[in-house]
Amino acid sequence: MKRRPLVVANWKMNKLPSESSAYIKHIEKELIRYPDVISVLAGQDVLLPAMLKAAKETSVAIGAENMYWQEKGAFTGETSPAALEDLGVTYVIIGHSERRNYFRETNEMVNLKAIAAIAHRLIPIIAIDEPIVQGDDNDRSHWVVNQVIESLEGISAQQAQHVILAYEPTAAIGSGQPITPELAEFSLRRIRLTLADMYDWPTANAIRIMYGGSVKPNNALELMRQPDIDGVLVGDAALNPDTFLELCRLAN
Ligand code: G2H
Repeated sequence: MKRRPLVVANWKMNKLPSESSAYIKHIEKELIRYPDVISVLAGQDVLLPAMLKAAKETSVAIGAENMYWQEKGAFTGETSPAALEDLGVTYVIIGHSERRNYFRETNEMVNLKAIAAIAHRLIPIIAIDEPIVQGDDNDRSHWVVNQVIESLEGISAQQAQHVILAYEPTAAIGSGQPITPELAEFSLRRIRLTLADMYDWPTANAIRIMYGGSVKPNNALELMRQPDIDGVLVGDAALNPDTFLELCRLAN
């Protein structure tokens, strides 16, 4: 099954609203040359209105980096999925390793957020981290397998087809050292096998799985050539609009 490649920029907490508009203006024309690629920019909540305005009538989609699972109420400082939907956001990253590690997000919280995102027609990009990459062990109670199962609890096969997963080995995040394409493929295959166990093969083959962790133009092609890697989630390298365009060119 052909899955459209994805290039998702995760700006983290690095840009100002004015910079976000300039970035989108910079990439919009050239992006037309890469029609096979789904390109997404994810930014902090305070950037989203400016990003959406600049991205209107372009092919770039906009994503949030986080959200809460409750729709409304006394949850000071949180972001409602209903607000993201109302604003016109398309994607939301859920359970990034930085959220799991710095803000104590658990698989249960990630699951609640994923369910809320789906209910609000947002496409969740569920991040799966791995503190120590275990390579060729076949332990089915593996850390990664557990995260996949617990994050998707209660999500039907039909709903799961619209979910995106992003595997990010912790040591590769922001370190400049991605894991090898072979090891990344092994981990993504492990995730797809888990999805086939949970659902069925047509569903597992429909779900897009990305790799993230120190992706750059000089390593992206080999990563994206792996059969189970459907795209890349990119932090540092995607802060530069020309590098983001280069990654889209390579993915196309
Ligand atoms: C991993 C990635 C983006 P970087 O967190 O999610 O960041 O490319 O800087 O490793």
